Order: sequence, then C-alpha cells, then structure tokens
Amino acid sequence: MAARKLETLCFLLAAAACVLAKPPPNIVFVLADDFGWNDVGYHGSEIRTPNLDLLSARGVRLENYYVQPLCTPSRNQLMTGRYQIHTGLQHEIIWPCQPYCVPLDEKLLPQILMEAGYRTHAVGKWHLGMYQRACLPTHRGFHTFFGYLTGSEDYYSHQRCSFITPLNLSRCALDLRDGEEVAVNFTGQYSTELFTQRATQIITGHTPDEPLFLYVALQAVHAPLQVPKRFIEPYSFIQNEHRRKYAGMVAAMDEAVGNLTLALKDAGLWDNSLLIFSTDNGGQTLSGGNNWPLRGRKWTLWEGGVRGVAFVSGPIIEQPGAVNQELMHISDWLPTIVGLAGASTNGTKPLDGFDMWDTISRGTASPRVELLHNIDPLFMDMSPCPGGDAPEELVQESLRSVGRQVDLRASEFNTSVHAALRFRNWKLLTGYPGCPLWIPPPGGSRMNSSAALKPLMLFDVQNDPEEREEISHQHPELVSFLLKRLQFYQSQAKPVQFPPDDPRCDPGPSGAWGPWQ
Ligand SMILES: *[C@@H]1O[C@H](CO)[C@@H](O)[C@H](O)[C@H]1NC(C)=O
Ligand SMILES: *[C@@H]1O[C@H](CO)[C@@H](O)[C@H](O)[C@H]1NC(C)=O
Ligand SMILES: *[C@@H]1O[C@H](CO)[C@@H](O)[C@H](O)[C@H]1NC(C)=O
Ligand SMILES: *[C@@H]1O[C@H](CO)[C@@H](O)[C@H](O)[C@H]1NC(C)=O
Ligand SMILES: *[C@@H]1O[C@H](CO)[C@@H](O)[C@H](O)[C@H]1NC(C)=O
Ligand SMILES: CC(=O)N[C@H]1CO[C@H](CO)[C@@H](O)[C@@H]1O
Repeated sequence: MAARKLETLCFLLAAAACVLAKPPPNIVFVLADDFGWNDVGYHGSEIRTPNLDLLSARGVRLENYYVQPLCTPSRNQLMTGRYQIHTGLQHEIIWPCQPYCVPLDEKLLPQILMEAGYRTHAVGKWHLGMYQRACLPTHRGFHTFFGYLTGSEDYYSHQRCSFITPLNLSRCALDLRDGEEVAVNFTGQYSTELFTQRATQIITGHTPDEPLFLYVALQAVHAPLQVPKRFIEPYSFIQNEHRRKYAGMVAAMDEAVGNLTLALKDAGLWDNSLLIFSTDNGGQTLSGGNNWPLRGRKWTLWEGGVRGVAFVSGPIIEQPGAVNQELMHISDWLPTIVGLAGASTNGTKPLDGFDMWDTISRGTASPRVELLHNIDPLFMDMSPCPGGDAPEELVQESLRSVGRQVDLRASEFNTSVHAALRFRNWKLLTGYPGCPLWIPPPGGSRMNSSAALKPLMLFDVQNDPEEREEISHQHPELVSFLLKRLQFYQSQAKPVQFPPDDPRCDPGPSGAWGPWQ
C-alpha cells in the first residue's frame, strides 16, 4: 500500500519532489544456517570470507546481536517479531512428521510487506512447518518460493532422510519445491549455487517500480559436510577433515553473497537496497562449525549458541563503517524492516521486537534493555558433549531445587527449567543450558577449561562474554529480580506445542516431503 501511495504521489508531483521522497528500500535478507561466531574472517577465523568482510566493513557489524539457538525458533522469531514462548514453539525444531507449524493466526513479515506493495520472494530453507498447505511460504506472504521445507538434506540430491517413529522406518525423500510443486530437475546441483542462481534470477527479473523483499535462507553451512572441490582446495592447510570441508562450504556461501550483491548492482537496485546478513544460531562444533572463544554451541543457551554473526550493508545506512555494540535480537528485524518499508505492524500480535533502525544506521542507544533467550521446560541436549554432559551433582541440585520449590509461592520461577534471560550486561541461566564446554577450533593449540555447573548462574556478559566467572552469589538482589522477570515471562507463555509424529507424513519410497493434511 505504502509503495503504491508513493507512486501516485510521484505521479502527481514534480519529478524533483519524487527524488526527495525516496521509495521504500529493497530488502535482501540472507540467513545463513549454523554459521558460528569463529567462522567469519572479521572475527579472526582461519576461514576467509572476503565478501562478508568487505560488505560489513562498508556497512555496520552487529557485535551484540542475538539469535535463537536453533533453526525453527530463530526463523519463527524473525518472521513474527515475537518470542518463542508467545508462539508455543519454545521446544526444539519442527521435525518432518510433526503436524504443526507457526500458528496460522500470526501475521508474518512478508505478509506485512506484501500488503505494503512489496514483491516478496523466499529462496532456500523454510522450516516453519508444512503439514498443511496453509503453512507453506506461498500461503504466508511470499509471492514465490523455491527451496525446501524441512532441514538437513543432502546438498546435491536434495533428499532429506528422517525416522518416522510410529512407522518404525527411516525414509529418504526429496524435499525441494518451486512454489508448491515438487521440483524434480535439480538433482546434482549444489544448493548454495542453486539457490544463489534462483535469487539472482529474481533480482535480474525484478521490475524496479515495486520494492523487493528477497529472503535467501541458504542451506549453507549446515551439515552434511558437502562442497565442490574448488572451494576446499585453498584449505588444504586445515588438518581436520570436518573443519576443512566446512571451510569450503563457508567459502561457497561467501561467494554466494558476493554474487547477490553484484546482481543487485547490475540490476541498478543497489542504491536503494539494504542487505542484511545473519546467522540463525551458533556453530555446530560436531559438524565443523566453531564459536571460540564463546562457550557452548548450537542448541545451547550459552553465548556460543545465541550470539550471532550479523551485519547490514547498503548505501541507505547513514553511518557506514561502524561496529555496533548495542543489544539487538533477531525478533527486532520485523519492526525494523516494517519501519523502513513505511508499513504498519497493524495486525500483528504484541511484538517482542524493537525498531532498531536508528541504532543500526546512526548508532543511537538500543531501545532494548532486556532479552528473553528462552524458557523450555522440556529441554534435552541430544548431541554428545564429551566431559560436559549434565553432571550428576547438577541433576541432584536441580532435584533439590525442585524440592525447595514446594515451599515457595507459586510465583517463584522453577530454576530446574532450562531458561536464560539477558538484562543490560547481565545474563541469568537456570537448569541445564546445554553443552557447557569452550570448544577450540579443531587443531588449534588453545585449550578449553571446564567449570562446575549450578542450577542458577549469573554472568556479566559484557565484561565476561566467555561466561567464565559465575557471580550469582555476589548479586542476590539482582538474581531475585531476574527470577521475577523469568516468572513474569513464564506466566504468559503459551503451552509448548510438540505433537508426536503423524504417520501420514510418509511420502513413500518415491514421493517428496510436503503437506499431508
Ligand atoms: C523396528 O524395526 C527394527 C528393524 O528394522 C526392529 O528390529 C524393531 O524391533 C522394530 N521396533 C518396533 C517397535 O517395532
Ligand atoms: C523438468 O522436469 C519436467 C518433468 O520431468 C520437464 O517437463 C521439464 O522440461 C524439466 N525442466 C527443465 C528445465 O529441465
Ligand atoms: C557466482 O557466480 C559465478 C558466475 O556466474 C558462478 O560461476 C558461481 O557458481 C556463483 N557462485 C555461487 C556460490 O553461486
Ligand atoms: C488496523 O487494521 C484494522 C483492520 O484491518 C483497520 O480497521 C484499522 O484502521 C487499522 N489501523 C491503522 C492505524 O492502520
Ligand atoms: C520444575 O521443572 C522441572 C524440569 O522441567 C520439572 O521436572 C519439575 O516438575 C518442575 N517442578 C515444579 C514444582 O513444577
Ligand atoms: C582440548 C581440551 O582441553 N579439551 C578438554 C575440555 O574440557 C573437558 C572437560 O574438562 C575435557 O574433558 C577435555 O579434554
């Protein structure tokens, strides 16, 4: 709507006035998958990312930026501007056979932009549910979609293998669609190149009289570790095979972002574009990723799971070249982008995100002082964590704290529950936060160390971003305040949605994953 109004205005006014009244910017949002803190060149990684380094150096690096520790939750918060507790998606991811999706009464970012006159496209990973057609991207605000609906597929065959519990069988089937149709012709094409090619075609074919919203949710650099040889060759110096392949995958992703930027320039769109780059969660150290020196990894509430690599780039930024240290969260993109689009958040449910544009573009103080990382009463860390699994003492201590709970008023937060809250420079963690190790890059000579876990831990993450010094005993009043805040959030949480597998999801030996209801 806003774009149309502006066009009409331009038609009625003199051309000079139209130059002043700039049309809404094109937004290209690149979401990387499982890209770790220590995997980008500008954080000192041994992996080179010349395009990301240059674009971010000419844009704004977001160095105090947070995501959720997992794929579905981060994407969910990006699309809704709301915390997981407010959508019922606080537990894990949507597995292929679970019959649920982001609640259909949530208004998503692309819906708002579409109503505001944007042309909206999604390329790559969806992972926000697909058991019904109504859950698909083309029913949730995207004019077009090319990509996959679940996660973890093969980069070449585009097949996803998943165990279907009620059928007691493991099924491998295609997961690639063009719009809502199964896309059968792309076997053998490496997805980072395939998705970049499609995104480039969208940019090239875009009519500049409409603003563009292009969401490129790359498969890179999630496992499995697969990449064309040309990308690995420069990394023969990395001894560890996982890390070496992963480095190649990062190189392919870096080239992809370079290609997208070039396409925007060639199409004459760059001057009024904003490129946003963000990871969806911390690196998975079991699959080549790394978050050193941060603690933990993907799937955990430690900084290594939730502190994300992100930057913005493009000529519309007022103070390019800045390194931004203001607190920001992935749920902030919805109000920020909607604000830039001149659109309205009317029709969304109460937002947890803030409009960060002044903070990003001009460096003003962040309006965000608090951030709920998550509260998940069902949490389990499924991956091996040698030497860092929840120790017996913590389990016992948690049980004792459950016992203590009985004597307390019901308004007390249950500190056995996996949760974390950030308030200014403070971060409170309760329950088992997930694998608590500091994991150095493979082959690195730097050592980790371990520290005893407690059911309740407080860190000053501004001065101690590595979460090494637990200081809850020094700040009893602050701890009590933060527990009240957690209880405040928990009191408004929707019940966790996590239905059992529906056997009707089975695509059969020659079918494709997709809606079954
Ligand atoms: C599942 O299948 C395996 C063999 O594929 C079999 O050994 C096992 O008993 C089955 N489990 C159930 C619960 O049927
Ligand atoms: C894709 O496959 C379909 C059906 O197999 C075929 O009709 C079509 O021509 C193919 N398109 C391309 C670009 O190969
Ligand atoms: C980038 O563009 C070049 C030239 O078109 C192409 O050969 C290459 O495969 C592209 N890279 C990626 C990762 O898409
Ligand atoms: C918000 O949306 C409602 C329903 O579509 C509409 O009646 C109302 O005028 C809108 N408000 C604003 C401020 O746009
Ligand atoms: C506290 O949370 C733990 C872990 O979710 C749960 O097992 C326990 O029943 C809870 N205790 C109370 C009193 O609700
Ligand atoms: C490389 C290294 O130092 N690894 C250690 C990390 O900490 C765990 C837990 O103390 C040890 O088991 C590892 O050997």
